[in-house]
Amino acid sequence: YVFKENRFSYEYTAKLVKRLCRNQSVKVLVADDSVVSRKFIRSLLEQHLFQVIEADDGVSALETLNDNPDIKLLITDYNMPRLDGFGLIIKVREQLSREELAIIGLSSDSDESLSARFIKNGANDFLQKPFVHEEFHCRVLTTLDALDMVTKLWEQANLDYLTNVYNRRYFFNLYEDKLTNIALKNSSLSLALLDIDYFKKINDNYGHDVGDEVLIEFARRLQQSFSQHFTVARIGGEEFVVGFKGLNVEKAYTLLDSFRMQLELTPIATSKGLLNITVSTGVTEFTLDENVDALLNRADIGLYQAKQNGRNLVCI
Ligand code: GH3
Ligand code: MG
Ligand code: MG
Ligand code: MG
Repeated sequence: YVFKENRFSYEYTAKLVKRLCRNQSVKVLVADDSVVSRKFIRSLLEQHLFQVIEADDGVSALETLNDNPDIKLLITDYNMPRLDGFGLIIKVREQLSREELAIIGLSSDSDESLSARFIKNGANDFLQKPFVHEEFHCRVLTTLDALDMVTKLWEQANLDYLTNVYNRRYFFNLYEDKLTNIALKNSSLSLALLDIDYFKKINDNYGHDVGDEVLIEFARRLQQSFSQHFTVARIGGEEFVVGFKGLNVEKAYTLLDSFRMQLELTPIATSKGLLNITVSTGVTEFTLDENVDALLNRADIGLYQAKQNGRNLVCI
């Protein structure tokens, strides 16, 4: 009743609810050698619905992080046996950036330089024990909000707005200078360029919105067929690439040809009814010391052949 009359309260409540929903899926690791301190922090975090995991020193914290790559926040004490808070942070930051895992340092030590040293070593924030509950919550929430913001920005920069698969920028960044490394590490690398056949006709006959619906569903099927192991990206209007790490061109061809057939046999449901589409594909394999443009050019030659030979084909 009060919420209805007070706009501020209503918005505040809505924000709070949204946060609590988010928190439910956030795993937090609390590293502290004091059981009392750990249980206290756990209870504060659980009030806000976080999933809490505990570690009693730096070494077991590292092990827990390795076993739980989805931990988003580490709250760590400074003085701990075996490996202290600084040692822990330095080790963690060799693997994970501030954006991948947030760290908040904690200490009851009176040394005033601790907070600066924590942050210089890679912590996102620091809290002096004992602290007021409200400050603890503010720091945790602000740190996680910043992480969410970075994730959102990353997605806006790297995902295609329409189809939600990776975009052109992501694809070229991924493969620009690292092709040789990727190919050697995975023993081979193949690349496919896919272009929907007569796509312009769909726009002309049914409108641009239906064209968009087709693109979204086409991308979803690509993602569903390939994304578990491979990289799917939209690099042009109705042009997509798939990077096949670890597959030679024959194996990639087999997967692509079954995708092609499946697409031909399964019409796409749109707001203007079921539409049949087909795709033409060029696929090629990386040879040492070439760059992504050369690789893509060769895939494009295959694609051109597929179009020339009547479309709805995969060509090497
Ligand atoms: P082909 O079989 O030779 O590939 O013929 P096509 O009609 O598919 O090829 P063309 O390159 O002539 O046309 C591609 C069309 O894709 C033209 C463009 O308007 C359309 N297009 C590009 N981006 C989008 C988009 O985001 N949404 C929609 N609806 N259409 C798009
Ligand atoms: Mg301690
Ligand atoms: Mg095209
Ligand atoms: Mg086309």
